[in-house]
Amino acid sequence: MSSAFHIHIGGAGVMIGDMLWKLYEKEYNEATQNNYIYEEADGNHYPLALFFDTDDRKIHEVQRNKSIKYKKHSFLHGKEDASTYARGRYNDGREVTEQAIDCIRKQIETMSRLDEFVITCSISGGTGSGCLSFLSQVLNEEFKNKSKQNGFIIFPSSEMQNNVVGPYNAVFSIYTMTENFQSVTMFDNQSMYNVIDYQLELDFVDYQHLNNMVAQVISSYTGLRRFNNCDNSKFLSNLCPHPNMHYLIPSYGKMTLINDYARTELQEKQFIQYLTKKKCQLYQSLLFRQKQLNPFFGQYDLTLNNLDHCFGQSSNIFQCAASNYQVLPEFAQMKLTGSYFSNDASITSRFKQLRESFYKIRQKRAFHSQYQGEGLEDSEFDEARVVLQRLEEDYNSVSSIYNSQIENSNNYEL
Ligand SMILES: Nc1nc2c(ncn2[C@@H]2O[C@H](COP(=O)(O)OP(=O)(O)OP(=O)(O)O)[C@@H](O)[C@H]2O)c(=O)[nH]1
Ligand SMILES: [Mg+2]
Repeated sequence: MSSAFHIHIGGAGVMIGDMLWKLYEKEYNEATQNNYIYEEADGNHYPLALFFDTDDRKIHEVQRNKSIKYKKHSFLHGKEDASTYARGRYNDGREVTEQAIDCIRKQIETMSRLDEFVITCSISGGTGSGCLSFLSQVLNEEFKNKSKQNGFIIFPSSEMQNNVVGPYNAVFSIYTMTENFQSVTMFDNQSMYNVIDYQLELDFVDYQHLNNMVAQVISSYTGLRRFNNCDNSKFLSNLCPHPNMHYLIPSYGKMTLINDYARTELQEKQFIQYLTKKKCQLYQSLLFRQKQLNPFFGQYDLTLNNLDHCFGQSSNIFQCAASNYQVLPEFAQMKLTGSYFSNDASITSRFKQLRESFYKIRQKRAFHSQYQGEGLEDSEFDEARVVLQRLEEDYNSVSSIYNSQIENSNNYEL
């Protein structure tokens, strides 16, 4: 019997987890493989999850919800925010992360087979970046060959930056996620606001709506296992054929609205075209401007255009056969929905932007002594930047190999 263990870290990670388990709870009666995410005992089901944060506020908010039977040791918190990566990883955050790892060990001892860790957090804060990094390194050392780490991560948004050290925290975390994760599905808050604006005319949108959207994407992913008993490891291995290049851009959209009588339902093919529009992306990769086709996106798009049937005919299209449950009533008007994951070379433009913001702060040596005082070695600044630069180069080099293959095959056809 295989399972997934969910880890929700830091303020954003914990609140996304809260929304996700509310959604899982609604889906419980329809899912056939609930033991993938729950421990079932004495006629009850207990989430296989850990929520942890360096401060207690968000944790108490989740605990207030008594309708879900969380285990006692599913929650852990410290006394105060970490704020910086260094503090989360080496300083105050260290103790709570060590306790968290003990809790995880205890919980997974009872499982016969653990397939994956599903991790949620935002990497612009100190807890989501620093505690995550230490945790994921330890998990990788202990479980590397058995259980993969798959992250659903909020990246700093280029337009909505509310934390000056966000680029520092994010770049240090990318270093760890590149080494230890099987996949990282990227979200940014501004893009999610835009997607909601584009698809639903709501008067008011807050973090709860964004978290509901992230929860939908995660639920569709684990839903492959829970509803269809389909091996979702294939889903990610198809998408991430190259080591390290495992950064995915998700899109989310509706096929139709419940009361939208004027508009007919989109056909499956049209729906995929709609979903692959930039306006449906939950992470804004910048427009990738080059003459040749974008290697990943372009090829994938071509495959989709040539499809007669959407499901079952391509190893890249999966169907999570389940009703569309939603936690927030505003989202319930979406009838059929889809999530689209793309491993897209346009991501390099965002990595470059992040690396430049990191470099600007570093050049001024701003916050430098603070990070050092909290335990970061001077060399780690440069190592992190180099890892990010190497990742960009990897994407670019694969991109040029694909482009030359496409050019060659075009010449051959002529
Ligand atoms: N989508 C979403 N984003 C959030 C939420 N809460 C905070 N954020 C964003 O995530 C960033 C990091 O905030 P937190 O997750 O609270 O930070 P943390 O990981 O707890 O780290 P520290 O509090 O700095 O120790 C913020 O700057 C916000 O942009 C949330 O509930 N949902
Ligand atoms: Mg916090």
